[in-house]
Amino acid sequence: MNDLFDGLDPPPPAREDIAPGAVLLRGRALAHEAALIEAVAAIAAQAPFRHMIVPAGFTMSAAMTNCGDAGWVTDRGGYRYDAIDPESGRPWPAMPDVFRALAGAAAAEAGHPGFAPDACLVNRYAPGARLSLHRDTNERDFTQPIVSVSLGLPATFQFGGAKRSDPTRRIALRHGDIAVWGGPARLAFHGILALKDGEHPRLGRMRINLTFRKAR
Ligand code: MD3
Ligand code: FE
Repeated sequence: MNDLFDGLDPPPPAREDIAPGAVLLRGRALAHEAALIEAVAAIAAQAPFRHMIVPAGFTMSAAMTNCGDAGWVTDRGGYRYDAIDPESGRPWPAMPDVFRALAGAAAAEAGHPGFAPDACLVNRYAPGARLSLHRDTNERDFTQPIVSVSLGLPATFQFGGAKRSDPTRRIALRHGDIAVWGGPARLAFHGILALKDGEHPRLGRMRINLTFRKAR
Protein backbone atom coordinates (compact mmCIF):
# COMPACT_ATOMS: atom_id res chain seq x y z
CA MET A 1 0.00 0.00 0.00
CA ASN A 2 2.87 2.42 0.83
CA ASP A 3 4.31 1.70 -2.58
CA LEU A 4 1.14 2.47 -4.48
CA PHE A 5 2.54 5.73 -5.90
CA ASP A 6 6.23 4.80 -6.06
CA GLY A 7 7.61 5.91 -9.40
CA LEU A 8 4.28 7.41 -10.40
CA ASP A 9 2.85 10.90 -10.31
CA PRO A 10 1.46 11.93 -6.91
CA PRO A 11 -2.29 11.48 -6.42
CA PRO A 12 -4.44 14.36 -7.62
CA PRO A 13 -5.67 16.79 -4.97
CA ALA A 14 -8.92 15.77 -3.30
CA ARG A 15 -12.07 17.10 -4.91
CA GLU A 16 -15.09 17.90 -2.76
CA ASP A 17 -18.44 18.78 -4.27
CA ILE A 18 -19.72 21.07 -1.55
CA ALA A 19 -22.96 22.15 -3.23
CA PRO A 20 -24.42 22.13 -6.74
CA GLY A 21 -21.90 24.14 -8.80
CA ALA A 22 -19.38 24.53 -5.95
CA VAL A 23 -16.21 22.44 -6.16
CA LEU A 24 -13.41 22.54 -3.59
CA LEU A 25 -9.95 21.41 -4.75
CA ARG A 26 -8.12 20.94 -1.45
CA GLY A 27 -4.44 21.85 -1.66
CA ARG A 28 -4.61 22.48 -5.40
CA ALA A 29 -2.45 25.65 -5.16
CA LEU A 30 0.25 24.17 -2.88
CA ALA A 31 2.67 23.35 -5.70
CA HIS A 32 2.55 27.03 -6.71
CA GLU A 33 2.65 28.69 -3.29
CA ALA A 34 6.03 30.39 -3.69
CA ALA A 35 5.16 31.85 -7.11
CA LEU A 36 1.74 32.99 -5.89
CA ILE A 37 3.14 34.70 -2.78
CA GLU A 38 5.87 36.43 -4.82
CA ALA A 39 3.29 37.61 -7.34
CA VAL A 40 1.06 39.03 -4.59
CA ALA A 41 4.05 40.96 -3.22
CA ALA A 42 4.82 42.36 -6.68
CA ILE A 43 1.18 43.43 -7.15
CA ALA A 44 1.09 45.09 -3.73
CA ALA A 45 4.31 46.99 -4.52
CA GLN A 46 2.53 48.62 -7.47
CA ALA A 47 -1.01 48.81 -6.07
CA PRO A 48 -0.80 48.75 -2.26
CA PHE A 49 -3.45 47.01 -0.14
CA ARG A 50 -6.00 49.51 1.13
CA HIS A 51 -9.14 49.46 3.25
CA MET A 52 -11.96 50.49 0.94
CA ILE A 53 -15.13 52.25 2.06
CA VAL A 54 -18.55 50.73 1.34
CA PRO A 55 -21.39 52.96 0.13
CA ALA A 56 -22.93 53.07 3.63
CA GLY A 57 -19.69 54.70 4.84
CA PHE A 58 -18.08 51.84 6.77
CA THR A 59 -14.44 50.90 6.22
CA MET A 60 -13.90 47.26 5.24
CA SER A 61 -11.82 45.24 7.71
CA ALA A 62 -10.17 43.23 4.93
CA ALA A 63 -7.58 45.15 2.91
CA MET A 64 -7.82 44.83 -0.87
CA THR A 65 -5.97 45.34 -4.11
CA ASN A 66 -6.46 44.00 -7.66
CA CYS A 67 -4.66 42.89 -10.77
CA GLY A 68 -5.88 42.40 -14.31
CA ASP A 69 -7.74 44.51 -16.86
CA ALA A 70 -10.42 45.39 -14.32
CA GLY A 71 -10.33 45.82 -10.54
CA TRP A 72 -13.21 45.70 -8.06
CA VAL A 73 -13.55 48.92 -6.11
CA THR A 74 -15.98 50.41 -3.62
CA ASP A 75 -16.32 53.94 -2.33
CA ARG A 76 -19.14 56.22 -1.14
CA GLY A 77 -20.42 56.20 -4.72
CA GLY A 78 -20.98 52.43 -4.95
CA TYR A 79 -19.38 49.19 -6.11
CA ARG A 80 -17.91 48.82 -9.60
CA TYR A 81 -15.14 47.39 -11.76
CA ASP A 82 -12.63 49.97 -12.93
CA ALA A 83 -9.59 49.62 -15.22
CA ILE A 84 -7.84 52.31 -13.17
CA ASP A 85 -6.67 52.11 -9.55
CA PRO A 86 -8.31 55.18 -8.00
CA GLU A 87 -5.42 55.53 -5.50
CA SER A 88 -2.75 55.88 -8.19
CA GLY A 89 -4.66 56.91 -11.31
CA ARG A 90 -2.83 54.12 -13.15
CA PRO A 91 -4.07 50.79 -14.53
CA TRP A 92 -4.07 47.87 -12.10
CA PRO A 93 -0.96 45.62 -12.37
CA ALA A 94 -1.18 43.01 -15.12
CA MET A 95 -2.47 39.60 -14.12
CA PRO A 96 0.57 37.33 -13.58
CA ASP A 97 0.75 34.30 -15.89
CA VAL A 98 0.79 31.94 -12.87
CA PHE A 99 -2.53 33.43 -11.70
CA ARG A 100 -4.26 33.12 -15.07
CA ALA A 101 -2.94 29.62 -15.70
CA LEU A 102 -3.84 28.26 -12.27
CA ALA A 103 -7.34 29.79 -12.28
CA GLY A 104 -7.99 28.46 -15.78
CA ALA A 105 -6.77 24.98 -14.91
CA ALA A 106 -8.80 24.82 -11.69
CA ALA A 107 -11.95 26.01 -13.47
CA ALA A 108 -11.45 23.37 -16.17
CA GLU A 109 -10.99 20.64 -13.54
CA ALA A 110 -14.29 21.75 -12.00
CA GLY A 111 -16.11 21.58 -15.32
CA HIS A 112 -15.66 25.12 -16.70
CA PRO A 113 -13.23 24.88 -19.65
CA GLY A 114 -12.10 28.13 -21.24
CA PHE A 115 -12.35 30.32 -18.12
CA ALA A 116 -10.40 33.50 -18.95
CA PRO A 117 -10.49 35.86 -15.95
CA ASP A 118 -9.97 39.57 -16.61
CA ALA A 119 -10.02 40.57 -12.93
CA CYS A 120 -8.41 39.28 -9.75
CA LEU A 121 -9.45 40.79 -6.42
CA VAL A 122 -6.84 40.19 -3.73
CA ASN A 123 -8.18 40.26 -0.16
CA ARG A 124 -5.85 40.45 2.86
CA TYR A 125 -7.18 39.51 6.30
CA ALA A 126 -5.41 40.27 9.58
CA PRO A 127 -6.69 38.59 12.76
CA GLY A 128 -10.21 39.88 13.45
CA ALA A 129 -10.92 40.90 9.84
CA ARG A 130 -14.08 39.49 8.27
CA LEU A 131 -16.29 39.74 5.21
CA SER A 132 -19.99 39.89 5.95
CA LEU A 133 -22.54 37.86 4.03
CA HIS A 134 -22.87 39.14 0.44
CA ARG A 135 -23.29 38.08 -3.19
CA ASP A 136 -20.92 38.92 -6.04
CA THR A 137 -23.17 40.64 -8.59
CA ASN A 138 -21.01 43.32 -10.21
CA GLU A 139 -19.88 41.01 -13.03
CA ARG A 140 -21.62 41.01 -16.40
CA ASP A 141 -22.05 37.28 -17.07
CA PHE A 142 -23.16 35.05 -14.20
CA THR A 143 -22.67 31.93 -16.35
CA GLN A 144 -18.92 32.49 -15.75
CA PRO A 145 -17.63 30.96 -12.49
CA ILE A 146 -15.53 32.64 -9.81
CA VAL A 147 -12.35 30.84 -8.76
CA SER A 148 -10.93 31.49 -5.26
CA VAL A 149 -7.46 30.65 -3.93
CA SER A 150 -6.76 30.70 -0.17
CA LEU A 151 -3.28 31.35 1.23
CA GLY A 152 -1.96 31.76 4.78
CA LEU A 153 -4.05 31.44 7.94
CA PRO A 154 -7.17 29.27 7.71
CA ALA A 155 -10.60 30.89 7.65
CA THR A 156 -14.16 29.84 8.33
CA PHE A 157 -16.16 30.41 5.18
CA GLN A 158 -19.95 30.78 5.36
CA PHE A 159 -21.86 29.42 2.41
CA GLY A 160 -25.56 30.20 2.16
CA GLY A 161 -28.21 30.14 -0.51
CA ALA A 162 -29.97 32.38 -3.00
CA LYS A 163 -31.59 34.42 -0.22
CA ARG A 164 -29.76 36.24 2.58
CA SER A 165 -32.07 34.51 5.08
CA ASP A 166 -31.20 30.99 3.81
CA PRO A 167 -29.27 28.82 6.29
CA THR A 168 -25.47 28.92 6.00
CA ARG A 169 -22.90 26.14 6.27
CA ARG A 170 -19.42 26.65 7.64
CA ILE A 171 -16.50 25.36 5.59
CA ALA A 172 -12.82 25.65 6.55
CA LEU A 173 -10.68 27.22 3.81
CA ARG A 174 -6.98 26.50 4.29
CA HIS A 175 -3.66 27.44 2.74
CA GLY A 176 -3.55 26.13 -0.82
CA ASP A 177 -7.25 25.40 -1.25
CA ILE A 178 -8.92 26.41 -4.52
CA ALA A 179 -12.70 26.63 -4.89
CA VAL A 180 -14.72 27.06 -8.06
CA TRP A 181 -18.14 28.70 -7.75
CA GLY A 182 -20.33 28.18 -10.79
CA GLY A 183 -23.84 27.23 -11.76
CA PRO A 184 -26.36 27.67 -8.95
CA ALA A 185 -23.52 28.43 -6.48
CA ARG A 186 -22.46 31.50 -8.44
CA LEU A 187 -25.06 33.79 -6.89
CA ALA A 188 -25.12 32.25 -3.42
CA PHE A 189 -24.65 34.42 -0.33
CA HIS A 190 -21.27 33.89 1.31
CA GLY A 191 -18.86 35.45 3.80
CA ILE A 192 -15.81 34.97 5.98
CA LEU A 193 -16.02 34.90 9.81
CA ALA A 194 -13.58 37.02 11.85
CA LEU A 195 -10.10 35.58 11.25
CA LYS A 196 -8.64 33.74 14.23
CA ASP A 197 -5.14 34.74 15.25
CA GLY A 198 -2.31 32.40 14.37
CA GLU A 199 1.05 32.24 12.67
CA HIS A 200 1.43 30.83 9.18
CA PRO A 201 4.92 29.59 8.27
CA ARG A 202 4.90 31.39 4.92
CA LEU A 203 2.64 34.40 5.50
CA GLY A 204 2.76 35.10 9.23
CA ARG A 205 -0.38 36.50 10.91
CA MET A 206 -2.28 36.90 7.68
CA ARG A 207 -4.68 35.34 5.22
CA ILE A 208 -4.66 36.20 1.51
CA ASN A 209 -7.52 35.27 -0.81
CA LEU A 210 -7.45 35.63 -4.58
CA THR A 211 -10.78 35.70 -6.42
CA PHE A 212 -10.65 35.39 -10.19
CA ARG A 213 -13.53 36.84 -12.11
CA LYS A 214 -14.69 37.45 -15.64
CA ALA A 215 -15.94 40.96 -14.93
CA ARG A 216 -16.60 42.14 -18.50
C1 MD3 B 1 -19.29 31.90 -3.62
N1 MD3 B 1 -14.01 36.54 -0.85
O1 MD3 B 1 -13.90 38.51 -2.65
S1 MD3 B 1 -13.59 33.35 -1.23
C2 MD3 B 1 -15.03 38.05 -2.39
O2 MD3 B 1 -12.16 34.57 1.30
C3 MD3 B 1 -15.15 37.00 -1.38
O3 MD3 B 1 -11.88 36.60 0.66
C4 MD3 B 1 -13.97 35.63 0.24
O4 MD3 B 1 -16.22 36.59 -1.07
C5 MD3 B 1 -12.57 35.58 0.76
O5 MD3 B 1 -16.07 38.41 -2.95
C6 MD3 B 1 -14.52 34.30 -0.08
C7 MD3 B 1 -14.82 32.20 -1.69
C8 MD3 B 1 -15.85 32.74 -2.64
C9 MD3 B 1 -15.59 33.77 -3.51
C10 MD3 B 1 -16.55 34.19 -4.41
C11 MD3 B 1 -17.79 33.57 -4.45
C12 MD3 B 1 -17.09 32.14 -2.67
C13 MD3 B 1 -18.06 32.53 -3.57
C14 MD3 B 1 -18.78 33.94 -5.38
C15 MD3 B 1 -19.99 33.29 -5.42
C16 MD3 B 1 -20.24 32.26 -4.52
FE1 FE C 1 -17.68 37.32 -2.54
